[in-house]
Amino acid sequence: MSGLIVNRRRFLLGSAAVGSGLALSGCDQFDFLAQRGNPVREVMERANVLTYSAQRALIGDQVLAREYAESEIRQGMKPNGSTEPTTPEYMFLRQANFEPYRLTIKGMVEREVSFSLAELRNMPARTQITRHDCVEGWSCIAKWTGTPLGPVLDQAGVKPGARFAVYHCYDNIQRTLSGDILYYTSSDLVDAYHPQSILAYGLNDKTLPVSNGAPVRLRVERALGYKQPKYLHTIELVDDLSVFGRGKGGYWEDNGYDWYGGI
Ligand SMILES: Nc1nc2c(c(=O)[nH]1)N[C@H]1C(S)=C(S)[C@@H](COP(=O)(O)O)O[C@H]1N2
Ligand SMILES: [Mo]
Repeated sequence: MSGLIVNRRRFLLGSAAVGSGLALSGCDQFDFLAQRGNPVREVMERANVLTYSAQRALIGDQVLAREYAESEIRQGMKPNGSTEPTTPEYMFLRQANFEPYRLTIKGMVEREVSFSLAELRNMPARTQITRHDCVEGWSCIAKWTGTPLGPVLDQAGVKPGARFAVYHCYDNIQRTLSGDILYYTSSDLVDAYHPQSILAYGLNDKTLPVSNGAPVRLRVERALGYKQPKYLHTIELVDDLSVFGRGKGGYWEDNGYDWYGGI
């Protein structure tokens, strides 16, 4: 990781040096740059590429995942992984129709906040028809409705040092001799603030069913299925993932899946 950062810095220094060299040449007309094969033009083109890659590496891109038409929704959203959590906390909420549910934002934030389902539903909503890809080799196109995560995080005020959002879920994905293992996953802040990252409470124009993560599941549309946490109850802002589970940033990640899990 530190090697990568050093390389990125060299990258930036390299393109900055090229930029100032050009500035020093003080051209008042750039006609000659139109000539293909002109060495200055070539350097400039290369500088462009470098600046672009360096910026992508540092701030990430905000390319939208493809969105589909209603007619492309061909089947219901196939439930996968946990489909009926049995932890006492979840069973209590479920029988209470999720009235007492609260989504909590904590960790490296200015103020810990929590929201009821009614409060989340009253925030600005976004609906998107996207394709969910599971590593097991199937995909489903479905329509998701929810509130964008970025503005919700802003209400808590993410502290400058925070690097990741950890998503904690209600379901015990695995039972072991030393106790239940609860599902969790994580993303960087670029994905957390991506405009299509929504706290979804609606699926195909209905209330999100239990099998697909009721009352709230996150959609991170440029990532694979296991990065779409269902039964979400807490989002924790952190600068280090090593303290959770086996330290790889998620239940499936701890079991060998890639952390980024991009599509
Ligand atoms: N809490 C929780 N989130 C989860 C899972 C899970 O078992 N528990 N499974 C993941 C996987 S591997 C996939 S493919 C999707 C399945 O979502 P779906 O049931 O809506 O199809 O949820 C993801 N998020
Ligand atoms: Mo999956």
